[in-house]
Amino acid sequence: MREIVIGAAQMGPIQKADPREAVVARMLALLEEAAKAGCTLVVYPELCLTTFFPRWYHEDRAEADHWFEASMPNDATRPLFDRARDLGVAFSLGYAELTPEGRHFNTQILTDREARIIGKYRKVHLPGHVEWDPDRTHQHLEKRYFEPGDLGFPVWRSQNAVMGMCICNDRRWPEVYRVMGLQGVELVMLGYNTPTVNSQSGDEGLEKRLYHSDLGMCAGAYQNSTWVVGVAKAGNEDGHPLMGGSIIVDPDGMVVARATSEDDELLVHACDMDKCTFGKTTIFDFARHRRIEHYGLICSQTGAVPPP
Ligand code: CDV
Repeated sequence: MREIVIGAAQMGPIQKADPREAVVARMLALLEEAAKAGCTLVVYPELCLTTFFPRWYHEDRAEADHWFEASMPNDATRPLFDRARDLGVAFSLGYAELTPEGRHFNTQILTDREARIIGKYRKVHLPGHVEWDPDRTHQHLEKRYFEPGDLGFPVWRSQNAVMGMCICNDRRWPEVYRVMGLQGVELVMLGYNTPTVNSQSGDEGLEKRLYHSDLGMCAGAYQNSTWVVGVAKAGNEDGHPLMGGSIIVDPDGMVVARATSEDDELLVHACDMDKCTFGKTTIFDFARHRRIEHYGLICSQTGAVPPP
């Protein structure tokens, strides 16, 4: 058995005015709880150090730079790295990354149990729009503030398992899981900020949003025989509701733990990485069953082209 006790550290809302130090104090409380429960890995949400700022429009993009981290760790997050090292708990967290060259990414990192950063992922599928959109109930300006990730979907070996990451909207795209599946992934970690309602469709409410969130993660887990840990930032941020629904999914695509609140809440599950073997050697034994001669369109064409 290759068991990793994993904590999915859902976070409640972060208001615009909340300083990073206060947020990190909440993350530390979740870390302590996780360590007491025997976790050796904790997964935090997307952009977990600040409010979900892409809902706020700045005509001058540079005005949004104060939501970004120019280094990691930094003064605000160092207490988390220090305490995680003391406790021997690895973690994964999402933040807005400003590179020394002035590039902007929606980023997630993974540490080992000594709090050394061993993996970095930059969000590939950026939802939303670039300019102010008067037809939406709320703005979603990720395409304005970030550029698409440039690191692909790498995986890392840690704690005797093969681990990968993706971020929020990525969880809806089967290509994401399959590219990691082709590298033998056994655990996909992701964080998300998903508004409770669709800004372009008033009748798509919470129930459907939660269902679609589950659907993508459960399918990705099953079709690649991997664990998936999806962690929300939830609740009401300055009048803007985000859904909860954090889940841990096993390699059969079954939800084994689910958040019940829209607050800081820790889910814990002992995930046996050996459970990935059955699917990977039977129905989803890629080497035996995949037919790449028929998949060319996936990599040669972006949009759908129906017949004339
Ligand atoms: N942060 C996100 O990527 N949110 C999207 C919303 C806009 C649909 C998501 O896929 O959850």
